[in-house]
Amino acid sequence: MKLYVNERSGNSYKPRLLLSMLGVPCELVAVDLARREQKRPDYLKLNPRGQVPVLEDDGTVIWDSTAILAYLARRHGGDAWFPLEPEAMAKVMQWLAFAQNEIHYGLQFARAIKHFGRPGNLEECRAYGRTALAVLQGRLANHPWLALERMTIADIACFPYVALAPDADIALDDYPGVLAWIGRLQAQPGFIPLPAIKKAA
Ligand SMILES: N[C@@H](CCC(=O)N[C@@H](CS)C(=O)NCC(=O)O)C(=O)O
Repeated sequence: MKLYVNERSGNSYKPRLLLSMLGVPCELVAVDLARREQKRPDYLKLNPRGQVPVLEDDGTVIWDSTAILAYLARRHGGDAWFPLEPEAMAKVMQWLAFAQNEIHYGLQFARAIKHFGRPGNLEECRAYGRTALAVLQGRLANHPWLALERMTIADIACFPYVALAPDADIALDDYPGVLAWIGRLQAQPGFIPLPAIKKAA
């Protein structure tokens, strides 16, 4: 199994983190985004979007971090990380959708504008990102995890760009439930850090 990743990419980190927590080995293939390797014809055959991450598993190719999380969770984790029972599945799905909307367009874009020269309105992205943090705080104020009462791929999908928010000058101090969740996730067996994410105090 091969995972095409960039070491600074939060979306690449999501499947790496799940694989580590599942204890499943995987070859990592580095994609240099600064040199635009993700836009080369050979890579576009793997992912027509020209982005990391991509998973290759015995001839099966899957792009998009959310799709890769779903695939890995079902293939290697059974019902633990992504259950099929309708209500539980929908609860996980709603946070996966949230990760690809408010978190992606708010928190991820704010970091990309600040650090990677992405065009866009930094203040608008920060404000949108803060709406995401308020929603997360609402859930995490009295629940340990996002979708269910245990960790699922919903938590993995939301974690990187929330934990990276300070990197885009979005302070997390007003969201104590979110800070506690970050610390809880970092304490799980198999956790691996993303260098830019600070360890919770
Ligand atoms: N929705 C996609 C987003 C992937 C994405 O934004 N990847 C970024 C790195 S974090 C990328 O490859 N950027 C380079 C580019 O778009 O050219 C996913 O979750 O996989």
